[in-house]
Formats: sequence, C-alpha cells, structure tokens
Amino acid sequence: MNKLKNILDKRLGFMGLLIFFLWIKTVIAYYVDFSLGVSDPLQHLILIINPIATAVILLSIALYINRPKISYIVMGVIYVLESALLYGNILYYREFSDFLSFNTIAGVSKVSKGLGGSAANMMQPHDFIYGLDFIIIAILLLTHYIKIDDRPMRKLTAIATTFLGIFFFAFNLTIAESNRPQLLGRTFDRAYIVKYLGLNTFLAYDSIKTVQNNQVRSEAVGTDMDDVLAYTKQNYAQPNAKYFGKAQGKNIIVIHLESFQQFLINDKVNGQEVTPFLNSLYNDKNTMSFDNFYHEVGQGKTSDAENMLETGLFGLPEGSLFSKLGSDNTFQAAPAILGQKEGYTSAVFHGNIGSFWNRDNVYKNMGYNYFFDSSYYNKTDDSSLEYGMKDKLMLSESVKYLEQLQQPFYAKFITVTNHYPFQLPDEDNDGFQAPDTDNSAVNNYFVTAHYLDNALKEFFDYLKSSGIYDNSMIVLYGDHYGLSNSQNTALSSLLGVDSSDWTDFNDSQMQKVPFMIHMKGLKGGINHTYGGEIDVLPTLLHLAGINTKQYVQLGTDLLSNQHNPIVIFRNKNFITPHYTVLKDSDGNPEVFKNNTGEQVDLEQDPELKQKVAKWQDYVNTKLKLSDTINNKNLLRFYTPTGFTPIDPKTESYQNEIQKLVQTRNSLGLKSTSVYSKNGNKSTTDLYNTDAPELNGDRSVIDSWSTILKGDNDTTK
Ligand code: GP9
Ligand code: MN
Repeated sequence: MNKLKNILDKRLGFMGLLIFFLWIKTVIAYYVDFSLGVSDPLQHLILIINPIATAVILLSIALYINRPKISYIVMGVIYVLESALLYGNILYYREFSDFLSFNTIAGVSKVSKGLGGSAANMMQPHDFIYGLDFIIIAILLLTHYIKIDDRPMRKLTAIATTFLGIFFFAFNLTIAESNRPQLLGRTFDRAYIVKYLGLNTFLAYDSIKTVQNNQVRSEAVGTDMDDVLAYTKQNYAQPNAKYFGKAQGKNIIVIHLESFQQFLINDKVNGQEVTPFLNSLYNDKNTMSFDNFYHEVGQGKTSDAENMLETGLFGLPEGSLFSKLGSDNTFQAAPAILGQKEGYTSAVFHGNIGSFWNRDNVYKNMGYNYFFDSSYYNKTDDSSLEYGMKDKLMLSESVKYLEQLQQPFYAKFITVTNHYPFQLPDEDNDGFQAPDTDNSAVNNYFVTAHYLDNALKEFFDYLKSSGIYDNSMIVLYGDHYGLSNSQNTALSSLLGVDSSDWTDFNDSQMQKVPFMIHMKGLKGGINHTYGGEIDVLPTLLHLAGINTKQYVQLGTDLLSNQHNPIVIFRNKNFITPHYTVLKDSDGNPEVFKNNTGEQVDLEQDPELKQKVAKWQDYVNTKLKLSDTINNKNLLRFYTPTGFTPIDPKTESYQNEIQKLVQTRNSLGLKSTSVYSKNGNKSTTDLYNTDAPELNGDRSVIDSWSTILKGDNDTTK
C-alpha cells in the first residue's frame, strides 16, 4: 500500500493513475455502450489497448510545465476534457449511433444535432461508473493520501513520456492497418476508426479533414456555378418521348447487386447456370437489359456507385465522397427529387450498421425518409457475414417495413453477401458446385453470386404474389467488380481465354456490370447502348416523368437519342462504342478496338490519335467539373426552380417503426401503403424463403416484435 502511495505521490505516478482511469472507463464504454462489431481476438486486443497511446501523449503535455501546481492543474483539465469527450460520445451514441465529430462539437454542421434537452433522457443507471473516478480522485486528494509532487520535472522525462506515447501509437496503428488495410485511406466507417484507434484519434482525424474541406469551400463563390450550369445545359440530353413518363406514379425498387459483374449473366460452370433467375430476368420481354454498361466507381466502391445513382455526379478521385464530404454537402438527389416532384416516399434497406460509408448522415442530406440498417433486422450468431445480414434474411425481413411505406415509394435494397472474400457457409449453399481454379476467391465468387440469385428469386416471388410487382419499376445494377484485375488470370480459364492471352483490354471488359430495368409493359430487349452508372439518374427520372433539364447531373439518359456514349472511368480511362482507351504505366494511351480487342498503333492512325485526344479532353473536363462541384460544395449556391433544399435535421432513422405507424394512423383511409390497401392486413405471409438460419420460424419475417428493443408497439 505504501509502495502504491509512493508511486502516486510522484507526478508521473499521478499521471499513471489518470491514464488508468481513462483507459478503464473507455474500455467499459467500448464494450457496454458502443457497438463496434469486434470480431476476432486481435480486434479485442486492439480495442483494449487503443485508448492508452493518446492519453499518454495528451497528459504528457502537463509534464513540460515547471510549476508543480500549474502542472497538476493542466493535467486535471486535460483529464476532465477527456472524460467529457468520452461521456459526450456515450450520450451522443445512444441517440445517433455515431460519434461526436468536429462539426457536431463546433455546432456548425448541417447535421449537427446537439444533445440539448435530450441529454438527460439518454442517461442510464450504470453511468455512475463514468463519474466514480472523480470521486475517488477527490477523496485521495482531499485526505492528502496523494500529495502534490513539487520537485521539478526533468525535461528529458517529459520528452521521453511523450515519445513513449507516440511509439505506442505507431504500434497501435501498425497492428490496426494489418487487421484492416487502408483504414485511414478509405475511411469506410467512423466506428472503424474508433474501434482501431480510439476516440481521440477519430476526433483529430475528423478535425483535420474538416479544416481541409472548409478551406476548399471557403474559396468557392456563387459565380463558380455559372460554368457548371453552362456545361450541364449543353450536356443535357432530351428524354425519349417513347419512354418519358412510362413509369410515372409507379413504385421504384432499386436492387443493388453487390460486386456483381456482367460476365456472370448467362454464364455456366460445371454445366450449371450460375444465376438462373437473373438470366431469366435479363432475357424477359419486360426487361430492358444493357450489355455495354460499366461501373464507374473509385476507391469509394459501393458508396461511389450509390453516389452516382442518387446524385448524377461522380465520386472523388481518392477516397469515398460519402465519408469525406457526405455529412455536409448539399445534394439534389433522387429521393428528394422524386419526393418533391411526384410524392415518393423513400427508403433504404441494408443489413450493415448505419454508419458504414457514413450512410446515416449522407442519406439524411439526400432526403431519404427511412433507413433500415442492421438494427432493424433480427440478429443471431449466424445471420451475418462480414459486411452484414445475409441477403435472404435481409430481403425477407424487409418486407414487413416495405409494405408499410406510403406508395409510390422509391426503395433501395443493398445486398451484401456477394462481397469479397465470398465465403458462404455450406448450409446456405443449395448444392451449387464451385469451379475449381487455384484461386479460392474466384471459385467462391460463383457460389455467393448464386446465393444472391436465389435470394432475388424469393424476393421477386413475393413482389408478384403481393401485387407490388404490378405497379412497380424494378431496377437492378451491379455496383462494381467483385474480382479484381489480379484475380482475372485465374478467372480467364473459366471464360475460355488462355491466361497468357489476357490483356488490359480484357480487364476493362470485366468492369461491365448488369443494368436492367424491369416493368410490366415495358418494351424490353437487350440494349447495346454504351453507358455507365453516371447515366442512371437521368434515365430513371425521365422514366418517372420528371424533367431533368435544370438539375446538375453529369450523365445522360441512356434511352435518349442524344445520349453521350463515352463511358468515363474514375481514373480517366474511357470507352467509346468502338474503342477502349486505357493509360499504360507511363500515362500514355493504349487504344483497343472493342470488337476484336486488338491494340491500335496510334502513330499509324493520326486521325484516330486526334480523336482520342479530343475524347480525353472531354473526359478530363467532366471529371474535373464533378470534383469542383463536390469539393467546393457548389450546389449550396444553386437551387433548381421548384426544388426545396433538404433540411437533414428533420430526419432521424432511430424510430422508423413508430414513424411508419404514425404516418399510417394520421393518414387513416388515405394511407396508400400496401398494408393499408390490403385491408389493413399484412402480406408478409406471402414471403417464402428457405433461409436455413430461420429454422422455419416465420416470426422474424412477420412481426416487428422480434426486433423491437424495449419498445412495446407491436401493432401492425
Ligand atoms: C457494406 C457494403 C460494402 O455496407 O456496402 O461496401 P464495399 O466494400 O463494396 O464498398
Ligand atoms: Mn460494393
């Protein structure tokens, strides 16, 4: 005991005590109050050690102060601030399932919601733990058990302590990056940064990013929009009268096919069709299927695809727009346009946590009315894979919400099982035999794609039997490649190409993804138009009967006679209907003929060389314009006539069930939901799934009670 007292009587010893308390409180919060999705033992270890480094670094600041009293006071102030940050995060998390960002703390964010009056409601009995340390420290000081060490502190000791903290931080970062490569580069999820590097690092990282963003923005002026509007005016493609308004008033269901590439369509392995259901849809006379449609994502992968489809603008050259700018940017996005012009109710269904890709904030800024993230699905040991709920479970458990949405609705379903590393438990495989290349990711890709196909069939069967199908337009698209270029040599044999003959052109062909528009009465067929994800928004809005002329969208309607068929990749490569233009490692263009794949020597063809330069100019200009709009947040300076800017503060995705019930009740007989139209009877019994995880227990599909947490409104 005396030994302990001796230690605590020293300045470093007292600092050690504070670090200990901060550490233990943070670890308790990690496990009790935050859900950080810790899965393997290494992640537990990282989680447990991550509060230490920054606490050492911060508290060591006080060691540089000579006057003992002041040094103790500074230490105390840092400790109080750190404790306040922790507890503030705990309260904030309980309400928003997210962490305090620079903007939220500074109160300047569009989505800053402040804790305000609700803070007290967010407190819980066990919170006394987070104040216990203060009582202990006060007693120790007041009883003079701990004395203030008034010996001067050696500078070297202070420096050594700071360095110890920095060293520990570097260690922490290294093991974090080994467990989750590109943790900071891609910034998937704020929760990930907290999980791997702690709250302090998250706040520091977020602050640096925010200050950088603000700098770029502060340079922007309203007249910057003039160039943009001049460009979009001449870029505009008039809708095709044959299709304009074809889907007016219909529900729009968008199905995001995770990592799904076009080559899977109509493909067979070991004599079995990989995706029989999607193949039938692809060839259906009511489906407009595109076979020259490319993904155009950058590092933001899924979030870039979503961004293009919702906003008609590209993602960023580096990182994810959702993560970097999505909390604050002004959007004129699909849910808002459809909602305001045609009275659509909008919703996203996705079985991963809401903060992944910053979706919880982005969707609010886009004007989404509902977001059903993993907290709205029944979670069991075997219900999820790394990126969220298995597709069959997500889709089957979604319809109890879907049937409550007011019609017409714009509903997006983001599947996720067909995601790298494509590991599907055997029990979820219906006997499909994986191919047998020497690359297991390649082999397994077919199995998860097949699973997704089965899941979609179940979902479509429900849409048909419930009648939703009859007044809906269903849109399916692959978000990006599943197999990367490095895996394509293993894939080549399955595609009947000798791996030694595989070229960069072949890699670029692998960036084709499905795009299908399915609607009863739509004159379908295989459409060979060249296009990409950037073109989807104007295409869909025109089908829905909405004019897009005054919106800032960089793609063009795929069905328009004025559609521009140059497909732009985020790295400035591009594809025209006849040529594929890629850059070699020195940045020189490599040009291939699309029909034969053979390379063209530009020096032999000066005319083509000139054309390529002109196309490249067009590509560069468009991407640059997109980056300027996004980075400078230019849409805040421009409001299309008849469009009301979105106020993200009016949306919260915390109590979706209550929102559904309240809307239904307040509309009474005017309620247009599938449920209301069905005589206030649920249609979920029409959903059939063979998902083994349910063990035949339908309650998960049929009832809200399985996911209601402490809420007793189970009426349907
Ligand atoms: C996770 C999912 C995956 O929520 O959308 O994103 P990705 O890794 O494909 O970008
Ligand atoms: Mn994806």
